Amino acid sequence: MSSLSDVDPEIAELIRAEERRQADTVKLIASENYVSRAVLEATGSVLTNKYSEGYAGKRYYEGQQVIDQVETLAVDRAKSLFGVNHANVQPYSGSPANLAIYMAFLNPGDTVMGMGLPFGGHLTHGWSVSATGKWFNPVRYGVRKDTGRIDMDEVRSIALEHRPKLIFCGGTAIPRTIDFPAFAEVAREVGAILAADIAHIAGLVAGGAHPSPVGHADVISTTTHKTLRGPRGAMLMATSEEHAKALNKAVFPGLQGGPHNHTTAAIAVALREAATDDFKAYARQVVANAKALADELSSRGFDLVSGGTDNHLILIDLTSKGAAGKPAAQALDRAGLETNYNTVPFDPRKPFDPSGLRIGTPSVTSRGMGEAEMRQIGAWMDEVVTAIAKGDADEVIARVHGEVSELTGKFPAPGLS
Ligand code: DSN
Repeated sequence: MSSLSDVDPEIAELIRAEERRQADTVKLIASENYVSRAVLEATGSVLTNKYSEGYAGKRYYEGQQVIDQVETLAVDRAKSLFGVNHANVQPYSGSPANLAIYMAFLNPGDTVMGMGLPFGGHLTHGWSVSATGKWFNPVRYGVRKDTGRIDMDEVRSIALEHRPKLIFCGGTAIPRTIDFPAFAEVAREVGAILAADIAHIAGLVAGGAHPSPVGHADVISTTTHKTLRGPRGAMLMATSEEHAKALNKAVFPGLQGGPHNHTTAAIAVALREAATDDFKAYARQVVANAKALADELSSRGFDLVSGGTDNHLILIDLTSKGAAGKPAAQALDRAGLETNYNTVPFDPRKPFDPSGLRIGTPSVTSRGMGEAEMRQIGAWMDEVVTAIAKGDADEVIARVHGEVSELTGKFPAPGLS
């Protein structure tokens, strides 16, 4: 058998380069993480060779003796970890999973209500450039300008005015706890399906560090690769059999063909890992780290949307620092601090050159870093952002990069060799 470096040395070297980059960087992208060696092994397995359209026990190809067991394990582990009656582990990623919710419960043109993208919602919650905003009738809620938080009275009044058939809660840049019971009350009042998109916080929910949507949302969608620390994939969960049947039909044959069995196996591994006490401690530490980092940044004059965080994520409006998001993210990346630029609520700037930065603590927590390291990271961010605001950052970036390398050397990332 030839190894990758024999068959394709270019790709082999690029993978090694990316591995080195990931090892040497303080990864602060809120939606990323480091998976375990076990998850990587399952992802790179021979299960990629098999077609399995259908579900366990009812497939359209023979030879499912092993795959049925793999998928059943993944489904059972999802049900037990999240306390749900039904789980589908086949969606290819978060966007297809959310699209399956539309396919299951809506017809084209029906009204969907979600959080607007600039306020922290996801593209697939009915944003205009997404198929979900073009093929359905979207209405949106945001956050209050004075608090940076969702106003449930506003959510209720928009829902009563537009009577959506589907309401999404959750998103991609929400630093505060999502009030699932309050959303459920609104959804019941207008007869809508409530979908909780917990992609960002699934690991926190599983680890007991964020309230669960189970018992409140009709359907739950999540990716598996963010705080949950699994492979790139997604899951849909439901309590009622009627909802579960509709979701299953929407995923296959509605939207997808054969599931990615290697991903299913890796999801099963990640779910097993997420059921451990170690994972609960990680989930608690993710939040403790985010709070420490938020405190440090606030004390240094950074303007945090909503004033802080309850979860893994911090959204920073850099206007008060005299910088914009994109140049700040680029300078921080050169210093070994990886972030993404992001719009902030009521952003006067364009999405490709916005006012904000989004950061998060899942990856640094997976490396074993704690509150002391978060304070150091906050100090480095301040130095770099202050330097670029002054227009002369090269020296600071070079020095901070050296200090970042010392830190990353002390905290090896899981899964990397
Ligand atoms: N791209 C994901 C994120 O970074 O939050 C959402 O799809």
